[in-house]
Amino acid sequence: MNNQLSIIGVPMDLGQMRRGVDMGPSAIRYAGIVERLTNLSYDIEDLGDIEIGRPEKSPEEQDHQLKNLKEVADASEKLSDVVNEVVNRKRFPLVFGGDHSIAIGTLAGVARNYDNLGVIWYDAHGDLNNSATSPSGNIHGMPLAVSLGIGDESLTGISGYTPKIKPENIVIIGARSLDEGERELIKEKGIKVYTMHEIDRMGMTKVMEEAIEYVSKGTDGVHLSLDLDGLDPHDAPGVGTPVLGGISYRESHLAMEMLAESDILTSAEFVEVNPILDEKNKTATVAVALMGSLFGEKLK
Ligand code: B3U
Ligand code: MN
Ligand code: MN
Repeated sequence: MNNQLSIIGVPMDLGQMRRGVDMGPSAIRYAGIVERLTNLSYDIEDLGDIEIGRPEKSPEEQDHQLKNLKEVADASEKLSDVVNEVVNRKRFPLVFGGDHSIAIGTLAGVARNYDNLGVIWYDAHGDLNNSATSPSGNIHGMPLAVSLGIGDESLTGISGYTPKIKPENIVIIGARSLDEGERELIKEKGIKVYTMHEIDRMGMTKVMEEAIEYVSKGTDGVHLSLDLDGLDPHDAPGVGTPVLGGISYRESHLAMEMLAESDILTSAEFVEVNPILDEKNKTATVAVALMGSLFGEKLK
């Protein structure tokens, strides 16, 4: 693993309707991420937070179906450039959200440096909606589709190229709340998905063995996009759209440890930590513990 990490906070709460997720980066820092990774002898640089513009009108008054489209697009452009610059300096970008719409910018910044970027999408949801299929108009339910080139041009065209990633390079882990249009897209594109059914049936060990092999074949880098709602709400209560029956804390540690052993990751992001909905910063603390495993605590 690259020993040089650059932390980027993205206090974004405009991709969904629950306030508080903009405090996610602070909560993760407060839970001690820098100390945790410094103890593992990483060289850490904290680049602080990306500035997020505030919308002039409420989503109901906006003339667009996609809520806060302009502000999300502007933030994505900024984030993309910061992430790209980190990759160019040969450092590992570690991005903290913020809601999952930030993945549009993260992937735009990472993927321009790779011919075939692999993506692990750890999430209760598919995030494969567009304005026609979305039940909510919330952009945090769309970043994976946008990165595949599906969606409003002001999002798919971030950083001047599209698509960012290819369907055959993606693996979704933990899905248990997929909308109809998302299911169709998964079928149409042949996207690899391990739902909770597969995790229960095969066990996390086998799921991760297969997922790691799948996502590293033919790719030249792998990004982990970890939505804390992929975990069960008992373990990660501080998220905007909790879905029962999720991946346990222990299974998630195992998954992170296996990723650390595989040494395939080239960038990562942890999203949807919402301290207002949380219990004593538990979800940020879980995120930090998982990053401990992801960055090799067990291997030291
Ligand atoms: N699929 C639903 C709900 C949702 C997506 N992502 C989250 N929730 N976190 C939607 O609104 O697109
Ligand atoms: Mn998500
Ligand atoms: Mn989710």
